[in-house]
Amino acid sequence: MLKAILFDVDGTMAETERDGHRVAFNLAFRDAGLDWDWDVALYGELLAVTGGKERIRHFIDQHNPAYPTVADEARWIAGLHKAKTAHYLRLLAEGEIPLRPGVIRLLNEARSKGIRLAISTTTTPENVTGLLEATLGKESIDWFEVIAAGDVVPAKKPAGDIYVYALEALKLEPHECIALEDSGNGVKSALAAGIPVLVTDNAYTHADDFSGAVSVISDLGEPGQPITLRHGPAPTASFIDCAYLAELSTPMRAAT
Ligand code: XBP
Ligand code: MG
Repeated sequence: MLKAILFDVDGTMAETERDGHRVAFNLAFRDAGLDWDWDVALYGELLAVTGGKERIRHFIDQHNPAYPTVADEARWIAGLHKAKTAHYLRLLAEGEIPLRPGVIRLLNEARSKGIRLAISTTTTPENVTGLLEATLGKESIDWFEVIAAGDVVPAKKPAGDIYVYALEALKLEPHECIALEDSGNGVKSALAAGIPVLVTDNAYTHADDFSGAVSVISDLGEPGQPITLRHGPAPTASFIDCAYLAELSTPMRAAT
């Protein structure tokens, strides 16, 4: 029986990366006097590393960009990332980033059926509440029993830690849940915690390895706005509903 839906945020609830996080990183770089520019293609490569601070670190290591000599590099990166978060929160508040098709509909259906909701994400906690507030209103933050986010666990996705953390907080077993993800790293993370996972892919992730996902689709869909099924069982409806998620989360299905 399906007891909870665990939502990833970036790329799954909303297309936050290209026009949100990427833009905010670049604004923070400009403010810091850096000539770094993460264009759309480069950002797609950098998304292989989850976590904003970890992504900046990876960029420094792999691309050798110019930057000042600093006494404490981890602290300098954390400061740069803090400035990025401020820009990102402003972009969210300006209403730049809508939720993906079907997200509000599915949240409402789950709530009406008593299916519990949680969030399991790599991003900074304020970014989650900022997105919810800007798209669904402040009260929507309370719809989620657990918001597992950011540095609350030492190892970010693809490690399973953030999903294990959410399961422990919900006091549920993996087979009582389903995870909604958009990326290969997200799929690996959910599977590492034993949770069946459905993927709604996007332009940055469509070529990712989704091995082990029970279903891969274009988006959650809406009545009159059908989905494209890439892998997995066809839903009865032309969009993704709780009945379909319950079917996917059965242990027999999850094991196939
Ligand atoms: C999301 C991320 C995050 C965001 C940036 O991955 O990788 O790093 O891009 O967020 P997922 P922060 O959707 O798999 O959780 O800058 O706040 O880290
Ligand atoms: Mg994601």
